[in-house]
Amino acid sequence: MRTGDRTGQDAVFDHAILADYNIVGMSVMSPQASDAYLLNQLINELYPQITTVIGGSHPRYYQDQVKTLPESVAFDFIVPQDGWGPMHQIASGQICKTKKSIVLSDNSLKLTELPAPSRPLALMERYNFDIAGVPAYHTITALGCPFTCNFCESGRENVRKFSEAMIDRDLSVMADAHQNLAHQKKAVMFFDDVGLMNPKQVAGLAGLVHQYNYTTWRAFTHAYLVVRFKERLLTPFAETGGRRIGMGLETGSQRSLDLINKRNGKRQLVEEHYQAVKIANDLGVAVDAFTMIYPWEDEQDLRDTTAMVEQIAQNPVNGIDENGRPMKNHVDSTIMTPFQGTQFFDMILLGKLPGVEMVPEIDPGTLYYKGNHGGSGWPYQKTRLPKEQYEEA
Ligand code: B12
Ligand code: SF4
Repeated sequence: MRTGDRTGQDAVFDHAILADYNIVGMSVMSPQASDAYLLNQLINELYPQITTVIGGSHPRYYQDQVKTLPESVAFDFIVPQDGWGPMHQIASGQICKTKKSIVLSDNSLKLTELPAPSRPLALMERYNFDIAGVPAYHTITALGCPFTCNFCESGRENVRKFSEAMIDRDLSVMADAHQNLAHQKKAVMFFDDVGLMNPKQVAGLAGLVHQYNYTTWRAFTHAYLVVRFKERLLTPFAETGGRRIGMGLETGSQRSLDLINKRNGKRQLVEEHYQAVKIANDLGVAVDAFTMIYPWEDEQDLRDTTAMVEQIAQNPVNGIDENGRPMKNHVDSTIMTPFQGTQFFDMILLGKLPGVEMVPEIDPGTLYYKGNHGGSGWPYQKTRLPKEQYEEA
């Protein structure tokens, strides 16, 4: 079991907890797939009456692998896209399981028609996340992403927004949950890829966050938007308690940044990464930056990224957090893993990233890129520099 503080705990799994359920649905990302398969094998063996469903990003991008699982491991239903409609069909008996896995693919739903999620208190009580010590819940305003990073599956998915009424209601329900659980302070984290996009949208979100009295909030944004809109983007955020933003700063190497193609053919400059951090920090907003090392990189690329990481880490933040502590920027660094469904995965297969080859038919358990101490599952059989040199960097 992985926990928030990145320590691990092993505990005996009491499979009897499954016995009372008619349907077990699993939301699975690729590195979790091996565990999900094991769990499903156990259910198939001990509780064959249970209907099993796999959804999430793994069956979306590795559908063929999930469809060809041996019978002992196979799921009754595979849901590669939206889960709301298919789960309703399964739970209401509109569609019954057969001996073979059934793929239920639903692309028809308009997210603007969905109500806010139910957030039962018993579930919210188990939520274990905070922003600067303030209890925080997560929400999203959209699925998909308008950007096109070649290492990311979302780079190929269009943005689909939820309705403003849904976001308003969700913020209100979460505020009530905080209050009912006697939280003195309350926080919210927008965990979507369209966090702080333009002044108008940020002002709207900031208004709602303020209306429901959140102490602090956190969201993602993009370096070139911070540079373009400056205080018009970040002041409404900071004035309503925003203290930290997440930004994909990817790399300090311009050569690698060009290859990533972050902005759909338009160039993004490393210089903008430096500027964005400075602008945010001067406005009293700390940056949580995400960076990666890429398998084609040479010593100069590594030096460029190290220089950027050092600069971000050292840049002073002009403000204090909710607990009165001086704030610092954070940098999250790891080695890129190309998942199926990304542009880089396809480019590697076609030999378009010279000097890079992947292990064929890879075990999904090795497909992770943010292990302890920035470790990764290492899916490569050939890279420009040896693995040890990338890990050391
Ligand atoms: C939030 C998030 C996280 C959070 C999760 C917090 C939490 N407690 O849930 C954190 C930060 C922990 C996280 C970690 C990781 N993540 Co993440 N994460 C996301 C993110 C940004 C949003 C996911 C989300 O909740 N979306 C909202 C829901 C409503 O949408 P959805 O997930 O797409 O689900 C829809 C369908 O898939 C389906 N569905 C989903 N589950 C189920 C289940 C059933 C039964 C059914 C029927 C349907 C169904 O219905 C939903 C509605 O349409 C996505 C990127 C993205 N924008 O989607 C990456 C993403 C899912 N993560 C990814 C990865 C790789 C990871 C990590 C492995 C990174 C790492 N460390 O190496 C870790 C894995 C952690 C682990 N324990 O194993 C990849 C997955 C790629 C893949 N092939 O699986 C994604 C796609 C990002 C990316 N492009 O790289 N992640
Ligand atoms: S890495 Fe972030 S910005 Fe880039 S495509 Fe993926 S979700 Fe969008």
